[in-house]
Amino acid sequence: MLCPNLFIYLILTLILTAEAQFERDPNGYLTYCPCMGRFGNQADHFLGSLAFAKALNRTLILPPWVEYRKGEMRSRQVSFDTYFQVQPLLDYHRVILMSDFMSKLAEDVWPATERVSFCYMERKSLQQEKNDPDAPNCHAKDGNPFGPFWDTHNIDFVRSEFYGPLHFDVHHSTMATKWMNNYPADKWPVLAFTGAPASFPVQHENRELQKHLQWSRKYNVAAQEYIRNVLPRGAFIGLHLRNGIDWVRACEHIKDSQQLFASPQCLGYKNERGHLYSDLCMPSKEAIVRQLKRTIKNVRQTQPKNEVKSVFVASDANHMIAELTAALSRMDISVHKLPEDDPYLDLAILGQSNHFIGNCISSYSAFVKRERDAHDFPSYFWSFPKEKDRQQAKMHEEL
Ligand code: GFB
Repeated sequence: MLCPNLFIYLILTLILTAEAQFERDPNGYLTYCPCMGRFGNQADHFLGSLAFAKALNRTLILPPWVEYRKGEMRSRQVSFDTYFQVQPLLDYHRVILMSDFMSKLAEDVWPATERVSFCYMERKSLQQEKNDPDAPNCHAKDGNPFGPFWDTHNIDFVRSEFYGPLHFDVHHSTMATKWMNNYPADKWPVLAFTGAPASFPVQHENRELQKHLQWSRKYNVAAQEYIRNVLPRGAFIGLHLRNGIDWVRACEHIKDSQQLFASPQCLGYKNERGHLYSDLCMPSKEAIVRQLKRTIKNVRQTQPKNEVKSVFVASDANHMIAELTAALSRMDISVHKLPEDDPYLDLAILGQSNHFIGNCISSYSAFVKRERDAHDFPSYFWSFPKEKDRQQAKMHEEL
C-alpha cells in the first residue's frame, strides 16, 4: 500500500502537471476549420496544418473532426481525441484540444471581442444581399460545415483578416518568417483560419508526420479484438474498395487531369511514375480478383511461413464479399467485413493487416498507406503499375 504522504505527493504532482499544460503559450496559437471534404481530406490537411503550426512556432489547437451523417443538415463535430491520441503529437510539437483551449485559456488569450477570422481573400456570403457590399469579410460561419463547426465551441468572429499573398508552403521559402513578421503573437495571439492552412493532397514533406497520428486506445483495442476474435489465426490481407456512386462520378475526371485527389502517392508528385488511367481509379471486378490472387501467390512464395488465412475488406459501398469468397474458396481463405459501417475501425484494421491493397486516387487509402509506411508494412495499389507495364517489366526481368 502507498503511504499517505506519497499518495498526496503523487496527486499534487498530477494536478500541477495538468495545470502546467494549460499555461498560456507566449508564441501564440493557430486553429482552423477542417471544412473541406471527409476524413481522408481532413487527415491530409491536418498533417499540413501541424507542419505549418510548427514552422510558425505556434501551438496548434486541435480541431474536432467534421462528419456528415445521412439526412442531417448540419455537420457533426467529433473531438479530435475520439480517434487519435494527443500525447504522440506532443513529441513533435505543442498541441491542445480545442475543448481545452476554449474552456481553460480562451477567456484570457482570445476574448470574444477579439476573435478574428483569417482567409486568403474576401469570401462571398451566401446571403450577400443581407450584408454590406462594401465590407469584405471571410464569412467564416456561412454555410455547412462552417457555421456548425465554430458553433460547437460558441465561437463568433468580430472581424476578418485577409492574409493573401502569403501561403502555407513553409518547406520551400521563407514563408514562415513572413507570417511571423506580419502576424506577431503579441498582437495576434490566435490565427483562426476559415479552412485548413495546408494543401490537398498532403505535401510530400509532411507525409511522414503521420507517425505522430496514433489511434486512440478505443480504436486500437477494437481493431486488435476484431483481428484476434473474428479473423482466423494467420496472416491477412486488407483491401480498400472505393466504389460508391460519388467515386464513379469522381473517376470521370480522370480523362482531363494529370493528378486526382491522392494520386501523387503512386504516380509521384510530378507524375514521375506515370499518368492517370481509369483502372487506377475504378478497377474492374475481374482485375481486383486477379490482383488479389496474384498477391496471395506472391506471399506464399516469398513468405511460406506466414500463410495468408483471410482477407479483410473495407468499402464505402460494394465489399464484393460473394465474388471474393467464390474466387478464394479453393485456397482455404475466408473473406470478412465489419458487421456495421465504421470508417474509422475499417482504417485501424487496414493499418494492421499483413499486406494492404488500396486505391491510389483515394485519400482514405492514402491514410492507410502512410500509417503502414511508418511501420514499414507493405502496401500496393489496385491496377498499379498498369498491367501492360507490369508484364513488360516482368519480361525484362526474365530476359
Ligand atoms: O475520406 P475521403 O475524403 O476519401 O472520403 P476519398 C470518402 C469517405 O467515404 C470516407 C467513406 O471518409 C468514409 O466516410 N469511405 C470510403 C469508407 N471508403 C470507406 C471504407 O472503406 N469504409 C468505410 N466504412 N467508409 C474523395 C474525396 O474521397 O471522394 C474528394 O477526396 C471527393 O474530396 C471524392 O469527395 C468524391 O479521397 O476516397
